[in-house]
Amino acid sequence: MTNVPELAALYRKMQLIRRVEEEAARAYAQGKIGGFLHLYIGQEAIAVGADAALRPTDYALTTYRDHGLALARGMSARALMAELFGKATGACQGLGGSMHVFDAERRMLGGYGIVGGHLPLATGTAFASKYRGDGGVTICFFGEGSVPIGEFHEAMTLASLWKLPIVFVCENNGYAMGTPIDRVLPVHEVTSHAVSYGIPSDRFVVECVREVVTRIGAAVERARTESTPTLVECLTYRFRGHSMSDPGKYRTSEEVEAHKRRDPLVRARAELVAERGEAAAAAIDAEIEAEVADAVAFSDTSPEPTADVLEPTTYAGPFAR
Ligand SMILES: Cc1ncc(C[n+]2csc(CCOP(=O)(O)OP(=O)(O)O)c2C)c(N)n1
Repeated sequence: MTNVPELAALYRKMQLIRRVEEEAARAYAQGKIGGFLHLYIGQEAIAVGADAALRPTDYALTTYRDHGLALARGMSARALMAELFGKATGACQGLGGSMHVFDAERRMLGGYGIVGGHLPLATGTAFASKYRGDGGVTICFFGEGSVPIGEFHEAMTLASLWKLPIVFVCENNGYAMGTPIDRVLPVHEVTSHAVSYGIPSDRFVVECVREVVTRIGAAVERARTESTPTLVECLTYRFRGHSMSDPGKYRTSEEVEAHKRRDPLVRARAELVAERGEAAAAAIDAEIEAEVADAVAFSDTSPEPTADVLEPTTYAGPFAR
């Protein structure tokens, strides 16, 4: 049985992700962040709950909607925000940006922009753990838009055949960009695929972060102790558009508002208030406000990457490796 952390710690991380992303959206509108920006707002309980079920030595990979996982794994708000701003002080020296956040120390192995493309990479990471016998588990997050893609099926097949210590977590938010699930998948239950690959599965609506810890925790435990892969489907909802350039005209405001009323972050706060009182929750909120304001100020004043970083990593030039 997975040890569930104090609700205050889980709420703190969820609130940090929410507030960092709200400020990132503001900075994007101000032109301080370039390229794409895909927000995780509404889905925070998944990364936070899953992280609580992992060890620091486990590996985690996800899609371009990666800010939440990076913060859940312990990246500082400064390092993430500066990365979004494209600054040299960012987690990847400003070279990765929003979609390619990477933190080798915390074993957060990206941030991938190609839908489905990271599932075989995660399978390879799990293979490496098994081959080396290091006891590590890999967790791989993806949207339901990955399911009709070949890599999903290749990854499931090999993970099952080779009995790899991996947890595949489908964050099913009902839409692949503007396309609703019934135009993407003939069968809506993503976990139905687990049957054809002969692996265990679990499927649940994400409302309670503590439930995420125990449900994903059971799959992590199975991976660690039995070297058996699991397909977990988390039914969730993103409150914002697919990315900042999406006006979201494909869903009604009534639908979005109905989901916001079941916001797992609001629920976590209400439960925290019931357990520890309003002052405890307010104190966490105040700490987060200070942390996020500091991250924005730090990113604003940080330097851009200079040519000695850009040339060997990004451009061919006299210093190229
Ligand atoms: C191979 C590939 N095809 C198409 C795209 C364009 N694209 C970016 S996100 C996306 C939708 C993915 O939806 P889903 O997997 O449900 O994840 P979500 O964005 O909902 O988190 C598409 C089609 C891409 N990045 N890669």
